[in-house]
Amino acid sequence: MLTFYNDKHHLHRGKLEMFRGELVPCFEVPDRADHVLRELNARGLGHVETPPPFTASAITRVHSQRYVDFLAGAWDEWVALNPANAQRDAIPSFWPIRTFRSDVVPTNFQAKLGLFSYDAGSPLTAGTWTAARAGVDCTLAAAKAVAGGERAAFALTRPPGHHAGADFFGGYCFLNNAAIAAQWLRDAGIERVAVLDIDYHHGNGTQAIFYDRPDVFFASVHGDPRTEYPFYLGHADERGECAGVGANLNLPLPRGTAFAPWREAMGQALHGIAAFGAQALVVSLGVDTFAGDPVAGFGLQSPDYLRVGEDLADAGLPTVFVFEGGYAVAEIGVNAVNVLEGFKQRAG
Ligand code: SP5
Ligand code: ZN
Repeated sequence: MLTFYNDKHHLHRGKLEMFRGELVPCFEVPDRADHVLRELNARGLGHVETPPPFTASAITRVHSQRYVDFLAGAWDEWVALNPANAQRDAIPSFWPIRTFRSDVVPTNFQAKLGLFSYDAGSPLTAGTWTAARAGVDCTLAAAKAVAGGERAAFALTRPPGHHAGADFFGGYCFLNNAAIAAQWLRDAGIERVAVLDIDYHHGNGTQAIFYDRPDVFFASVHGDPRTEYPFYLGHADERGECAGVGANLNLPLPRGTAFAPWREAMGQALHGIAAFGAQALVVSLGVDTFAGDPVAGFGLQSPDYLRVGEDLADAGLPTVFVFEGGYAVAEIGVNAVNVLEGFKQRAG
């Protein structure tokens, strides 16, 4: 599998995230991508390349300019407030929820941090911007390869992306790689693009970015937001709005769901994607659906991921895989690479 990887992801190394009233060590660690890379190489399945930097314009096709400008300069602003801040990550603690204004960008740094985020679990670090940018480069290289005729390509990136919206970060995500890939494929002339999100958590950022769009179909299989993060989006009645009505498909499942019903739901999502008439597929590939994941609650076992890859190959579409969540670090390589191997064996 043609894989794009950049070791600059190591520069994003959060220390602590807020969880139930205490700061706990970050789950989203550099080791995650390292394990996947090692497994790809061990199985001889990867043809791994580090892509050249692309122009930033693909990012602002999806994210607002004010958000991108903020992210690019945030660490310097944080350290300028107090040199001691260089030793700690920036974590928001104020948010402009209902009745507050988000059109006026405050000058206060903590206030800006809250304007452009939605949780306290996504520390912004010295290398966040550089790592996220390098991840976009990998994603665009994968999209470009697929647009150029490759059956599939894998963007092995972190930080992940699917929780990031046009104007905000959260859920360990800063730049929405899957959305940037989908938009890039559209801009390359592919008229109907689908994003299938199989991370445990609903891809609220990707959904929001394309919610009123008839040309990008978003389908997601995820933990029911009534009980599962990100809680406030991902219900089955969210079908899209305006011209995008019918181009959004959420398949929430209860915590504890095992592989058989999960696979059934992914089949429904693929059916929706086929009915939409997609010409290319972007897969938000999270493997936090694994039974042993510390932040999630489905029951997939490692061999199940081979079947996932086979089912995805059977959809018969040019496919860009974008890496998302998965926090059972010891098994993350086997699980992610099983998807790619199942896909490759079935696609031929
Ligand atoms: C990309 C992605 O998978 N983001 C997920 C963000 C989830 N953040 C909330 C995690 C809650 C941590 N739960 C800890 C449970 C300890 N037993
Ligand atoms: Zn997740």
